[in-house]
Amino acid sequence: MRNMRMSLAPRRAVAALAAVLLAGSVAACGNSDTGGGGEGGNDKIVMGFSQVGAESGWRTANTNSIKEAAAEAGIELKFDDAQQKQENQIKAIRNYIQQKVDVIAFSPVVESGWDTVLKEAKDAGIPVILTDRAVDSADKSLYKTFLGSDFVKEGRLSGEWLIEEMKDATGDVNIVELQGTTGSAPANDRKQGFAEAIAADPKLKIIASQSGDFTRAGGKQVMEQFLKAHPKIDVLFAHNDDMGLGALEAITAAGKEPGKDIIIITIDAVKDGMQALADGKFNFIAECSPLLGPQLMDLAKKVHAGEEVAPRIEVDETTFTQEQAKEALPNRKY
Ligand code: GYE
Repeated sequence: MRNMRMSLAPRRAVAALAAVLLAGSVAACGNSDTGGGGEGGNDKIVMGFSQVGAESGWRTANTNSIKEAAAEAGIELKFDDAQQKQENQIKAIRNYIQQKVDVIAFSPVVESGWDTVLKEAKDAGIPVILTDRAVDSADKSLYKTFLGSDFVKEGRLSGEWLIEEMKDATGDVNIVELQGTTGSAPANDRKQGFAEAIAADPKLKIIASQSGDFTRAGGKQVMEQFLKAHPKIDVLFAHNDDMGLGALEAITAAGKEPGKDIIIITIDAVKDGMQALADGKFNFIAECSPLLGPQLMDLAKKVHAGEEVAPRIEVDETTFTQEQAKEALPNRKY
């Protein structure tokens, strides 16, 4: 890593020389440019992207969006699936640094522990864009921008809907919470937003809260435990659709009717979640859009060109009731 700094200047010189040679060879070939950046064109921006994993429907839609948008934007994408492990992401980022990609983008599985590798990218002169999930680094110069959602707001909107839904209820309303991956930005923020909102009504009580790691299997397993330990559960707040979908199986197996005996609130609004909402098994979903690809590619072009970009770019999102889900489902893209 120490060598990297020293090698920077010579590398620039080599790059400049290569550019001159390339310009010469393109001129010599005459009409070699068949348009759109062309196969193997050295002018193509190369992006190294480290994805969290394939834990949910949201993630699959996000990966597809990124791959499609890269192809459309003429950006060469190097893609790595970290299988929900931070060490794999750090390894992938170090590989991208070694390969001297033009831009590194990644969705950090957890918030903390990134400073060292981000500093390595910075020292190598490679701009980093955070997508979807944030990091808690105090040094904001370690990355160019963050593109994603306001997770606190998603949690708050979920809590505010519940307050309204329960306004005439008498007695305690017992809530169980299925958290996302421990230490991840969406788990931390959604928990916080929801807790802040429901604090306005003291009869709303979170009686159990545990991670289901954003997966269906995790949601099912933890919900089974909740149902065994707590005879009276009125509400489930799941940090994503997939955990809610897994929990449905546990709830039905316990002889309860999801959406009626237990009110279910989730986040994401992927197709399967929207279907459960339209079918009356879920009661409310706060949307979180995975379609970040096109904006990410625009940002990559800008930071590569040395343009200033906003430090935080948020996606517009909405919420869905059962009726709204029925209307929206036919046109849902993911
Ligand atoms: O809500 C969940 C996924 O980081 C916003 O990760 C993303 C979350 C999404 O596994 O389904």
